[in-house]
Amino acid sequence: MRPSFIFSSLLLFASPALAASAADWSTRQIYQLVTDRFATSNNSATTCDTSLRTYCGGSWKGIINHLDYIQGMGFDAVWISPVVKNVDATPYGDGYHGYWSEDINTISSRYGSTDDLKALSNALHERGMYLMIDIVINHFAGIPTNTTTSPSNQFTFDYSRFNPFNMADDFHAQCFINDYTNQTDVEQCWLGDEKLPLPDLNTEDDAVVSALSSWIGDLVKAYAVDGVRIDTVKHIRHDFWSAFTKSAGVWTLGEVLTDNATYSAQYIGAVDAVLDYPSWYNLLDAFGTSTGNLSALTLNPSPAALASKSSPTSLTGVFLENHDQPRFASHTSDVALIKNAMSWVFVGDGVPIMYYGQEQGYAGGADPANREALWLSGYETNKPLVLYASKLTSARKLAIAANKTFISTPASWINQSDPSTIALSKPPLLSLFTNVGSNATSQPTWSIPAGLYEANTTLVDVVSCTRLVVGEDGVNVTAMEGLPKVMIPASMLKKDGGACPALAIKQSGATRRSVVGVLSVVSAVWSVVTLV
Ligand code: ABC
Ligand code: CA
Repeated sequence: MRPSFIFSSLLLFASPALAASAADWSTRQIYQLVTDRFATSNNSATTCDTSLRTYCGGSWKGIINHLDYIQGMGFDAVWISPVVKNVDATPYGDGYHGYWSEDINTISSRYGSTDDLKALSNALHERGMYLMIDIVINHFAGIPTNTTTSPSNQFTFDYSRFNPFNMADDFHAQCFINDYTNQTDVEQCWLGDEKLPLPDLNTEDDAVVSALSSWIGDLVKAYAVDGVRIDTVKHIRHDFWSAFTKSAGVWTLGEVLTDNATYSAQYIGAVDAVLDYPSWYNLLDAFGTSTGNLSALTLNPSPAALASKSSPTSLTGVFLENHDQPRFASHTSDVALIKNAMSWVFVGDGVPIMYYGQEQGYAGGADPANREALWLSGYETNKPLVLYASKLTSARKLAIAANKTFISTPASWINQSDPSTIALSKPPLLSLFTNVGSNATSQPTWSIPAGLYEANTTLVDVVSCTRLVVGEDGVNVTAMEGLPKVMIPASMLKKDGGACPALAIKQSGATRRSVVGVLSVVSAVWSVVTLV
């Protein structure tokens, strides 16, 4: 193993990170992008055939040039795909996605220079936005130098191509993961397959562990990174992570790919937060079709709910799409179902994440089709889902601004009798969902009990920008065209921007405080009787 010094020898300095702890991230909303597919440096709209699994030309400069687009939708953090040098020309194509590390001490020249990456970090910080970098430390990727593994049963590699782990001993002995229920296999056997094996780092070895720890500390400092998305967390022993996270020194969001919330929850604390895959499976069950199962969402606690009842919001990253799964619009083209599912990400616990391209209505299926070039959309900002994403980010910001305990108060389900409806309260937001779809012959009704809001409170649904007034007995709300509703007191809207500014109502500070007070108390009661 060679020592690493690459990050310290750089010219341009990235401005300091914005001290991004879990608390800082809890109020953020993240835009996830694949650097190679988001924007080219000179804005050229080159063709990009995803099935070729090769570079399409996106770069860090390209991202800098389109930060208005991201910020304009209300996002204040950007998660970029891995930045280090990858292996190319494999049987599965090139490492354009970044997950096939070959040399973790060299920044991939495919996306620009080290100075370009620093410039991206600076540009984000100047706007008050955060930079999240995706990292892969479970494995490397290389093309084997032997074609058959007999007689040793091991692939061999030109280890000198790997940096800094350039010896066979730096990796676990080869075995592909066969049994995902056997945790030792999951941790010590290899991902990938015979066509492209992913040599699994020997993270039981002290020298490897300490090299990884210094590497992450250096990377975060060199590029003033504010947060790290960590790949394949369940593939490294649990007790590896806390020291690694400490060396990173910023918020860590781990990928634990599972539908099992209990399993996922174990990793909260080892890394700061996990991607909420279990809820993603439920979200797909709930809104993937108009006959979906909404109780998948209400009955199954999320990993955050299992890990802690007190401060759930920064314990998970919540998402509807990512680079590994078919896009939601490949399951259904029904805009009502799409808007319901999109909304869920922004109105509950967890840090919301939106995967680039969803806003442009992209509908790519399984990897690699879900990694389309965004420049082919022209970055149009008047598209329905661009506008919709803006409404959702705005509603969340208004709620955070209006209620100091928005983040720390766990969302709670409000029982509904119609199985095609669910209602989620996270004061001051109240979100009403349905999966009847846009072609339903009749529209469902949600009932909002008395006590959730004070009588006479005017609520605004930011989806439709319409008002309604809460009565002494609560209120019944009927859906329109199968769309969801995201409600907030009109007094919390702003006249000078954000969602539905024309419907903002001026209210005195005292009344405002009392609304929030009632909301918090009611929510606490609800969380006792309903499942969070
Ligand atoms: C390439 C091609 C694909 C081709 C594949 C064989 O090779 O592009 O078309 O099918 C990177 C690239 C991919 C590439 C892979 C493999 O490397 O991005 O394009 O695929 O070379 C992370 C990243 C991901 C990345 C890698 C590898 C890891 O987000 O982008 O992929 O660096 C496992 C890992 C997970 C990993 C994922 C790809 O593989 O755990 O970290 N993601 C079960 C297992 C999961 C497993 C999953 C998929 O299968 O439990 O651990 O994920 O193999 C539910 C169960 C789940 C179950 C699912 C399928 O069903 O609850 O447990 O997941 O019901
Ligand atoms: Ca491993």
